[in-house]
Amino acid sequence: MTPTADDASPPAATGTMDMDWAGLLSLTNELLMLVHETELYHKCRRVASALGDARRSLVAIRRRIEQSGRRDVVAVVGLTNVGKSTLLNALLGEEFAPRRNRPCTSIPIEFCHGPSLGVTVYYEERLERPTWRFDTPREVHGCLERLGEGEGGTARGAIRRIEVTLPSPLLAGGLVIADTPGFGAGQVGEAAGSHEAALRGYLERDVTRVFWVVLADQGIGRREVEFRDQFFARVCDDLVITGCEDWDVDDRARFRARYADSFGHRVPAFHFVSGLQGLDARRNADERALEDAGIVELERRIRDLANPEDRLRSASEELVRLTEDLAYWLSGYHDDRSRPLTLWWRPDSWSRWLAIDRPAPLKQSLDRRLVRRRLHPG
Ligand SMILES: Nc1nc2c(ncn2[C@@H]2O[C@H](COP(=O)(O)OP(=O)(O)OP(=O)(O)O)[C@@H](O)[C@H]2O)c(=O)[nH]1
Ligand SMILES: [Mg+2]
Repeated sequence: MTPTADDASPPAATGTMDMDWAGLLSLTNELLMLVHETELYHKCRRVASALGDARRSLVAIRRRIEQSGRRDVVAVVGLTNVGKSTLLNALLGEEFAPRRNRPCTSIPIEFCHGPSLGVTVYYEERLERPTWRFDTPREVHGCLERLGEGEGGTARGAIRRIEVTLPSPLLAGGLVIADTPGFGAGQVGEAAGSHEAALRGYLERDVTRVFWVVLADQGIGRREVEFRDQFFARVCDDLVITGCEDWDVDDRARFRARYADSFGHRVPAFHFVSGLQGLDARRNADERALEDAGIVELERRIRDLANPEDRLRSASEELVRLTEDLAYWLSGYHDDRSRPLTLWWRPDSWSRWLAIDRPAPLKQSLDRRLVRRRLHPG
């Protein structure tokens, strides 16, 4: 039987102390089973549809957990031409990623640590993975430009992603940073929307976190918000505002005040940077200018993300947030006769979930959210 309570007290912190990746994966699988079985159990179409939504999110979370144990991919994502590649170059310290003043990056490019400079291409439908070795960043840049000019494909077929290895201290902890095609890019020689479809697929399949890049002068438009909500809201805790070279403290505060509300209960960290100035500062080895361009602070954040404990905590929080959203939806549901949902979970599935003998704080934290409660006023 589903216990009830009217307790809407704020959630306690999520504990991950006694949890590892395998434990988190197994708990996610259990939760997925509870949600899926309940989805099939409820007769009401709206309830089943909300549970179906939760199930799809859980599948995506599970995929990321499975992957996080192996590699953590932080993707730099945003509209086309907002300065993603420039920012990446500023972070990596060299002009690796092609950048120009028109739609440019056409394939996800992953940068990861390696002893020497190299480029490997992964195809959509071929097993071979050709690799080239290089001596200078300039040669890497040239190779990426040539691959990009094929608009995501070569004589060997469509490219799924490109991997660049480099001996960057920033990536030494195993973190992968990815440059991505801009969403909303003009389609060149391809079916409309295929760039975007490739980007969506990549975000769903390969990415564990998103750094969302917007341009200072453009702000955040409706289309960007829609794309974020649909494809990466759950994995985005960082908003990077680039092109901020002339912005003072008041400009930053105004931007924050204007957009913070649009994030609901999950406001990301705002990073105000100038990729262009950062790149110049790198070229001139000017540490002070690099700091002023906001790149040093962003590097610090990226290093923190590479910490295994933080990664595990963040994945657990994602699970907690999803249960919170689902609980909020279920508690606000009323049928055609204004009756609330008296039974949230399929009873035998709920009993099985409760019987899971894992004293982890995370399990308790999820339990507290999944218990039927009144979270909506009245
Ligand atoms: N003023 C200013 N211009 C910038 C900054 N970052 C990038 N730009 C310029 O914006 C243009 C686009 O930069 P890219 O880095 O190629 O943009 P992108 O988001 O990677 O573009 P796509 O790959 O096509 O999606 C270039 O002309 C850059 O010089 C910045 O911080 N300040
Ligand atoms: Mg680019």
